[in-house]
Amino acid sequence: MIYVMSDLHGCLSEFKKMLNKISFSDNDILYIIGDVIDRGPEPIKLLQFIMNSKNIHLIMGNHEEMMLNCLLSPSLSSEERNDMKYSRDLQMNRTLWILYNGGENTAKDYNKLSYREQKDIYDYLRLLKKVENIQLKEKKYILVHGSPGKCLEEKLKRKVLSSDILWNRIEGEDFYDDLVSGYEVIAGHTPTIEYGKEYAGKIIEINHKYLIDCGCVFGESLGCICLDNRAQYYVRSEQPSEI
Ligand SMILES: [Mn+2]
Repeated sequence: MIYVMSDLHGCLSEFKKMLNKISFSDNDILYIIGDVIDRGPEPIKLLQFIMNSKNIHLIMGNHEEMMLNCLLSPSLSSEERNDMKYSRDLQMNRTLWILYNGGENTAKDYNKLSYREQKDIYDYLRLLKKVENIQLKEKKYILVHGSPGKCLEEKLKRKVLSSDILWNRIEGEDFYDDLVSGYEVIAGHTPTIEYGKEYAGKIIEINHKYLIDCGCVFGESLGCICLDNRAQYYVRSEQPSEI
C-alpha cells in the first residue's frame, strides 16, 4: 500500500501510533510531504527515524528548507565556518527559522549531534525533492508541501521550481481549478481547521485535491491517506491545543 502524511512537526509519538494503526510494513511505502521538524517535541529523533527507513520518503517542506538555509556544511574547515558564521544572510535565515518559525528545539537538538550525524542530516536535507509525482493504477498524483500553483508542468520542464511551492497555500479560487490538469494534488502546510471549524482535524477532499495537514502539532490530529483505496486514518494529537 502507498500512504501519505504531512506536517508531523516533531510529533514522534503520534507518528508511531499511526504506523501501528495502518500496520505499516516493509511492503508498504510512505510519503511524508514536508515539515517533519520544528514546533513539536522530538524533531531530530523523528527526522532520523525517517532517514533510517528505506520505505519512507520525505518531500521537502518550508521548515526543512529553512533549516537547510541555516546549516553550514559540516565539511567546512573551522576557518571557513568562522568566515560565514556572521554573514548577514545567515543571520536573517536564522531569525526567520528560530525566532519566527519554531526552529529552536530542532536547532538545539541538532547542535548536540556528532559530526557524522550532522553531516548525514545535512546531506539528506540537501537532496530532498520539492515535488513527487506518482502513478497508481489509472490515477496520477502530485505530492507537494504547499501548493503547486499554476503551470507546474512548465516549471518542472524548465527546472525552475522555486520555494513558492513550499510556502504558498491552496486557497480561494484554487479550490475550483484543476491545479495540475490530469492529476490529483495532495498537499499539507495549512492546518485544515483554517478552512473552517467544521474541518478541524480532518482531511479535506475537494475537486481533485486532498489537504492533509490535520494540525497534529496544534492539538488537532494526525491524518493519513492510503492511495490504493482512499482510506483515511486518524490519530489524536497529544499536543496542547492552541485554542
Ligand atoms: Mn509548512
